[in-house]
Amino acid sequence: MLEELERIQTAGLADLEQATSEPLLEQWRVAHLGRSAPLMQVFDKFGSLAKEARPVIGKRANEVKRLLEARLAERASALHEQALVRALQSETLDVSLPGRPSQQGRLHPTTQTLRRIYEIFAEMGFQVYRSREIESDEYNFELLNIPAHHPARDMWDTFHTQTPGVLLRTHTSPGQIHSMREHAPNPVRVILPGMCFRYEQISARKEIQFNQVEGLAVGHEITFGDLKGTLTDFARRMFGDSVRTRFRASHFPFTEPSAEMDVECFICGGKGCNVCSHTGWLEILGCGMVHPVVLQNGGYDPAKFTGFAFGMGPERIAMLRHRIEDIRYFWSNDLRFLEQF
Ligand code: FA5
Repeated sequence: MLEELERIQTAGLADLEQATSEPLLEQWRVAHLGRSAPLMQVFDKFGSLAKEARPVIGKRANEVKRLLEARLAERASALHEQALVRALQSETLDVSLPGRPSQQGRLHPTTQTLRRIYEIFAEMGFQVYRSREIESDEYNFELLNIPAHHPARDMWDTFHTQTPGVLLRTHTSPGQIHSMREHAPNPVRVILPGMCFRYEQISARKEIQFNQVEGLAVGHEITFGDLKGTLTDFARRMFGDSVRTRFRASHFPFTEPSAEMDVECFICGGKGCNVCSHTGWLEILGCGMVHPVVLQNGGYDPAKFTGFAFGMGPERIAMLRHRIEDIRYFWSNDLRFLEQF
């Protein structure tokens, strides 16, 4: 029996050399340590052995079993380690490879200019008030003191929807009424940015779709001096301290008195060119003191309240800041243009 145990041990260890993978090792375990393995049969026959032989055979059988089990465990962990090394080698991540460059977008020049405008007016205490792009005739014209058949409607002709009286706003001024009605009788100090639409002859300075930023301040004892001071300060912060500006008398049905503010033409330095229509100046905004009728439509008593308003074109301002000669670039989606900002 002892000899048989020696054979079992020798055969087991020799076979183990051939178990070069995890499935083969499992086969080996079944063959050498499984229920019907020769070693287990030795244990089964134990009861039929002579009493004196039992301790010797039992001791040796247990030694063989422990040895085979220990070698099995060693082999299993060696195979596991080999598998791990192979996996690490075949699946390595080479962190020294240069990464794929990711496409970086940037803000549209109008957005950049709009953000600068918000910053400047925020410093002066103006809040941003957002108003709708689709408007009623009432808000776009009537409540701004532009009744039906008023000649100013020609200047602000727009795109109409199939619903009578519903149109794309031609300016951000209808937002004045919305914000006044929301705030009255408290004072208001807001800017109203957003897209406007016009039935317009497209040119280097005119688009059918453009942004405006409206400004509105309503309160007690607000004067034209406040308006001029606010807008002159705005121009200095936007274009630099040396910028030359001028106010020209103008007419808007919703302000009285009314003016337009021009900035010296950046292309010709004031000499006159086709961008500034040979005037040397570029108009950037319209402005004035809020008309008493408009104040009333907004819910304020014109005997107690005054206010100023203005409406500027951020694309025109971006043209001045970046020396862009044609407004049509803004919506042409040409990356050669957009990537310059
Ligand atoms: C208005 O739209 C008035 N609502 C502005 C206003 C507000 C006056 C409050 C008084 C009080 P105007 O049509 O001039 O005014 O336009 C104002 C600005 O919008 C212009 O100075 C210009 O910068 C810009 N703008 C007007 N039309 C276009 C256009 N077709 N393309 C690009 N920018 C334009």
